Amino acid sequence: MSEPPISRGFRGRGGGNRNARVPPGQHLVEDFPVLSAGPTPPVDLANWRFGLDDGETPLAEWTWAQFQALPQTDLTVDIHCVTTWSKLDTVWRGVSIDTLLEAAGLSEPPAPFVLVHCDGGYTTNMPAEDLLDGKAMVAWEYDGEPLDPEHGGPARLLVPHLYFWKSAKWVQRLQFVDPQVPGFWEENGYHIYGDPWREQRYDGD
Ligand SMILES: Nc1nc2c(c(=O)[nH]1)N[C@H]1C(S)=C(S)[C@@H](COP(=O)(O)O)O[C@H]1N2
Ligand SMILES: [Mo]
Repeated sequence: MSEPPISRGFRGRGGGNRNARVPPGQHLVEDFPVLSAGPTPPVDLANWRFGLDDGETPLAEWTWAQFQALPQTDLTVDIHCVTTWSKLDTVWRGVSIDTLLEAAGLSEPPAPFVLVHCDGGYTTNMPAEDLLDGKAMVAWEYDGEPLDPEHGGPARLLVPHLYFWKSAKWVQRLQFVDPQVPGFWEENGYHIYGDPWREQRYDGD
């Protein structure tokens, strides 16, 4: 049985209308594809650190044990990769960026943009605002299990409302910057912001 075509008008959210949750040009997958620009780094929890900085001054840093002791957040969200797969209702646990800022004693982001740094050298960027108000987290559990190294374990950034290349795996550091600094894919032809609902895949979209 085929589903009715999607009109361009408002169709409501969820409520059984599956297609209303799939952005333009995307298709649904049931599996969880792995996309990495380089090798999966070895997991080393003893030396794992996560930090916030403004490029010069370290603002906060956590060991794995300190990080696990922070107030935790659960998120169930849809994710959208620029290679056109989308996956609905993915379940994550970790620490929201709001919690990290609060734990660092920061009432607001110290600069309007973020450059995210990862083990292995991958980077990506976004406005700091896109990480706030429960919209993003550093996740270490997927579907109730420790995050698989291929998917970014021990911990990855999760920014589900932007294309999934922004959800940096093996995340180590959020650098607050002004002006904006493009990351790896953003330097290589991808859109500086990457909103799946506006199909901002490539520079100029
Ligand atoms: N460190 C790092 N993070 C990364 C990538 C990467 O190559 N290195 N790839 C990005 C891209 S393009 C996508 S689509 C998602 C894929 O995440 P997955 O492998 O868990 O599906 O991770 C993003 N985060
Ligand atoms: Mo991607």
